[in-house]
Amino acid sequence: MLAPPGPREVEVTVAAAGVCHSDLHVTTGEWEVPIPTVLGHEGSGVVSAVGKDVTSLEVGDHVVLSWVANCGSCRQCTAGRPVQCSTYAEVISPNGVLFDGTSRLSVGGLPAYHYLGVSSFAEKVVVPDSGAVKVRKDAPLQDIALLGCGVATGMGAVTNTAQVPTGATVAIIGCGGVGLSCVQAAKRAGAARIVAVDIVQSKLDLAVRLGATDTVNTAGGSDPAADVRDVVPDGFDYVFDAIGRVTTTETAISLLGLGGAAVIVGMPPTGSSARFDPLALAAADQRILGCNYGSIVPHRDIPLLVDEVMSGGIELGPLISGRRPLSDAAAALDDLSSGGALRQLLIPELASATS
Ligand code: PAD
Ligand code: ZN
Repeated sequence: MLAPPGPREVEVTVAAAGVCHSDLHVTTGEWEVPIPTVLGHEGSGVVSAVGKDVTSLEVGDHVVLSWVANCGSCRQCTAGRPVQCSTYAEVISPNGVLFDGTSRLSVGGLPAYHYLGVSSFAEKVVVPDSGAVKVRKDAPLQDIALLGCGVATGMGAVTNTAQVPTGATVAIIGCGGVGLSCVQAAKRAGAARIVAVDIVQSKLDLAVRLGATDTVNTAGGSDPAADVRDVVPDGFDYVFDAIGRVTTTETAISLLGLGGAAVIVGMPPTGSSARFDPLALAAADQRILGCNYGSIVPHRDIPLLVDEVMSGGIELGPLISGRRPLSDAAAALDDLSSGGALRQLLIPELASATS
């Protein structure tokens, strides 16, 4: 059951929800969240009801859901870093609730929990008003669901977190929805070399189509880092870990050239720790940058990304490997896990063949 929106909350009828690896981390047990939960944190839709005191949105608005709703008044929000909102980090994400500390979801009269304040694997969601970003109505509403997580994160990692300059050498480890978005942004930034790394050849082929200058298939390789280093022997200016395993993070740091920066975008299981040589890092003036949600400002950046989609600067079509009914959510997560699928959209209005 979904309760109506409370003050400063809106109900959104979901047009599409993207299936992201950050949903899979929950089903594999790598991340713990309050259960029962409704997964899904990437999505788009139409505002279908507004709660009291909502002034920024009205029924009928098209929105992309942001998985960091922000309070607007904590130190991080007022410093212009809304995706580091401390109220969200203390209240919403660990407890599976909305800003007032309660959930709008229930099963059989008992509370169920929101995932990252969104829970988009559903026909409708209730989210804080700051978790719904109004966008232009002529954009393809299903496809722009991807701007709510994967594309905003991958492109933001390059543009905001790393601020990759023209002429840079870049390696991107992992070419899923996030990594391929890093590729598109690196191309837009004018990077001289964009080396895409994955273990699935079809994803590397797509990376080339989206702007990669070189590819390295590390499937079965004895030393993936050596294979990538062969392409740019001096080391890279920027390496993006778009997978988030301890091994890929360590590989990313090991591939840096002098003055290079490793950007950790992919997220490992809770409690992981990686090793690096701090002396080598200091001596070579290198940096390790964490990247949450592409360091974006959702209400600034998501509408700009929509504009870029509409002008042809960003391609979403190649990132979408399927459109499936909501009842396929578990199967879609399995397909993402097996490495075969890219972004799959769950579309509530598609009826399941079996229902
Ligand atoms: P995905 O499963 O679509 O892509 C992962 C890619 O990595 C696939 O193409 C795999 O084939 C490839 N891969 C797997 N293992 C290896 C390996 N050993 N070597 C090379 N390639 C490999 O995931 P995604 O793009 O949805 O998400 C990627 C990560 O980013 C994941 O950890 C997710 O939780 C994280 C994420 N972080 C943020 C953030 O705010 N930092 C946002 C969204 C997603
Ligand atoms: Zn995500």
